[in-house]
Amino acid sequence: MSTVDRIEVVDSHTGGEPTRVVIHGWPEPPGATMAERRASMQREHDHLRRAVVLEPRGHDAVVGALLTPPERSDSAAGVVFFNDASYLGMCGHGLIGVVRTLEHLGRITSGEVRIDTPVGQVSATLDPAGAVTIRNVPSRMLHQDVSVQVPGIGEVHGDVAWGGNWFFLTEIPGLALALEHRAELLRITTQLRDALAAAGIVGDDGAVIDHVELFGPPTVAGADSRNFVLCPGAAYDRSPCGTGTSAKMATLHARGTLAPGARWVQEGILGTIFTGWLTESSEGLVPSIVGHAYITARSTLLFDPADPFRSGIA
Ligand code: PYC
Repeated sequence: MSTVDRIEVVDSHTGGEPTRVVIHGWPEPPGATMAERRASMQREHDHLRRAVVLEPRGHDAVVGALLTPPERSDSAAGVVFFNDASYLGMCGHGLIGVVRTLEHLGRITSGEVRIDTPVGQVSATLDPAGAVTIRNVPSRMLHQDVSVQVPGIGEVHGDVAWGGNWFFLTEIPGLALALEHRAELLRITTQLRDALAAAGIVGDDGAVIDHVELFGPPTVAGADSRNFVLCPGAAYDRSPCGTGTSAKMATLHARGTLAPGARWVQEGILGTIFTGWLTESSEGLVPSIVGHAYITARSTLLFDPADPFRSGIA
């Protein structure tokens, strides 16, 4: 286990969901591709993931982001996102936070920046007023209207879609998507995730469906829908979830209800919104999402070798 004694981070939130960007102190992960670098982080430095995002320095909703050199010659940087449980393919709210962080550090000004992730190249455009538009990896629906038996709930129907992470998307009639019911919503979505795994319902190449997204009517003027998103691990997304909104738009497109270019306004559990649309390209159906992030802290995390919780409280 490497003996890192300090890591510098910049914290932000995007629509309420925190992102902690590591800017110094984490050994550069070896590998030619971002997927190889992510695998090396998982193998060699998983204790740093836990140390950075978990209590006592973080909490289970924090999404970490390690900046690396780019994989592609036309990208400015690479990024690997991680959370309380594991590593993410892409992270929409996180990318918006990364872009505002790079701006805060004086590393970018307004304009477009391309960034490599373990699941492909993405890009982000910072506008002078602070809004960030991300262009995600191509998204698609894998299975429409899958049925799963959930103990204590019964049969639930939903779609499986890729938006940079794997999602199960559904509506449960009569279930109010309200913040005060978050404990119940977490319980139900966790049961759903377990039921999907038990039923062998997976993404491509047997990938675990680790995000569950519930939808209901919007409460904010101009929004099309409200969601509640269970992230891998124990946390729910405070934002409307960038990869979840991408997956949602892919399912709407597959059903013929969202045309390329048409706006989809997704409200999250805190009432914050992401505005998205799809573009057809040679690579597939590419989602764009607009959101806002705010810098909340710049700090140095300290790891005392004598601290029993220097690698986080697992
Ligand atoms: O915004 O894509 C997202 C995301 C994934 C997990 C948490 N946020």
